[in-house]
Amino acid sequence: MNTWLISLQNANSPSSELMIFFHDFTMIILIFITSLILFSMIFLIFNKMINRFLLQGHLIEMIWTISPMIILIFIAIPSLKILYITEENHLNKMTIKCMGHQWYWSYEYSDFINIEFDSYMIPLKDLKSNEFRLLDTDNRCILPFNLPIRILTSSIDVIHSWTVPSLGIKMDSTPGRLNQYMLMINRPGLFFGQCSEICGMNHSFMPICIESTNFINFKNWLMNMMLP
Ligand SMILES: [Cu+2]
Repeated sequence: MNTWLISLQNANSPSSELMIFFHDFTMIILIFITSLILFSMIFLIFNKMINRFLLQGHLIEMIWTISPMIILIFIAIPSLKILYITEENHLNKMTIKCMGHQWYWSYEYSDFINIEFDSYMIPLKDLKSNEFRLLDTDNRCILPFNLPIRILTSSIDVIHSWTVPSLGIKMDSTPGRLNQYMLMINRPGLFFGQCSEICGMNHSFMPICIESTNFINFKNWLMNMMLP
């Protein structure tokens, strides 16, 4: 639950769930260390006595050098594991290519004939009451849920970043380079993101809008797109 909207968005994909779990795990360690240090500092400041081993003690120095190393290893291992899981691409059934432009995104469904479209933000004056201000696009990226999808991203001009927080994605779209990510959406819905690399004047106005739906709807949409 994210009651006061101060934490991460609820997870909508397995990798995002792993990332939130890892974030909580790291926060436990972080809060433990911070409170331990805070307690010892306050204890030392408001204490008239001084420990005669405080200024030079080989044992305590060994302990506070080695224990951070062990803690860092415990953080690094799950972090690397998640990093590799999110780039694992041998299971994917479909490929979507997201190209960044100044200042809109275009999507190519490379497995099907002739499906590519641009996706611009809906300007304020055309906004309907059921659309989201600065987040909705004229052509949404339609994707089926429960299907492993390979997301490729690159850019036509400058560096952009294709980001959808609730799916746990943040990929740099670098010109001349393809970045990939394995996405599996857990449920139907609308997922929003914004370009996350300062890319020029309209950087704030090139949102990403993913509409996730079941496979039959997705197939019908594909057929309609392929007709003309
Ligand atoms: Cu951008």
